[in-house]
Amino acid sequence: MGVVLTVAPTGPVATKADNSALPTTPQEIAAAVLEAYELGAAVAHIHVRDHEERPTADLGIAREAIAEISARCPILIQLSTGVGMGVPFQERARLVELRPEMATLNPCSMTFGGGEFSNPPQSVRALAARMQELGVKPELEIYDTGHLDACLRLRDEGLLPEKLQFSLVLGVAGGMAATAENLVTMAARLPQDCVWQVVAIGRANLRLSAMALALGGNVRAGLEDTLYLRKGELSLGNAPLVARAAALVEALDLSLASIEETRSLLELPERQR
Ligand code: KMH
Ligand code: ZN
Repeated sequence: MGVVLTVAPTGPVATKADNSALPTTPQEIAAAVLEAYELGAAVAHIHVRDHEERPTADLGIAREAIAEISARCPILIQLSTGVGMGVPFQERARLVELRPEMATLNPCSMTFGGGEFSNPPQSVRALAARMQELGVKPELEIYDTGHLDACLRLRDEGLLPEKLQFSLVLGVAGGMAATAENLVTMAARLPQDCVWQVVAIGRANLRLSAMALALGGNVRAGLEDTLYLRKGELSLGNAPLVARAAALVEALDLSLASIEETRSLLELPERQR
């Protein structure tokens, strides 16, 4: 089975002032996603922005981004329900009503950089249940060791699909540090037969992505996770980061999963968009 490459072109925090290549309009995001698709990405992890570049859960903007992406390529779309600090949970949760193939599910509240990331337990349960009703596949975001246990409790309550999909997120200030030891520990604690990737924020992005591939994980690349290609060198777009991840996969003698392979690996239902 091939490696699933996810592109994460735009995150919740950085703006064009941090890296002018950051895509922030639906058209810019879709253009970045198309380039990533052509480089081998099978999944696009999407955050959208309002006219002032602020993270938003506006359904109209998200719908436009989905339409722009779908008009360009058949990549699988994963909407972020994390959206960005300060956007209320109930607004973020409504994004799944657009029925993307996938959406993130952030199981716990936490400090996130300089902000507070609010994910109240009852709201998380309700969102997991709604995703199940709509057939939207959750990607479970694990920023700290206890978040994995929280997800396994959701599973035990019957709120998650059988095939679990995790992101091990390392390097958010307020979550696990981006160290090799943390990655090895968390990868070893994951349940059998799950699908997982590492989301390595900042400077450790390349090294931890390589480690995750060696440990049997998938890989994510893009300006959401690091604005730099290497110390002091801003990435001129998402494409250089995605190309680097694809090259890493090839250098490790692995292959990239196609859209169809990814669909079957993740047990995604068929969708008409
Ligand atoms: N922004 C990353 C630290 C989400 O969007 O819901 C984690 C993430 C989760 O991508
Ligand atoms: Zn995200």
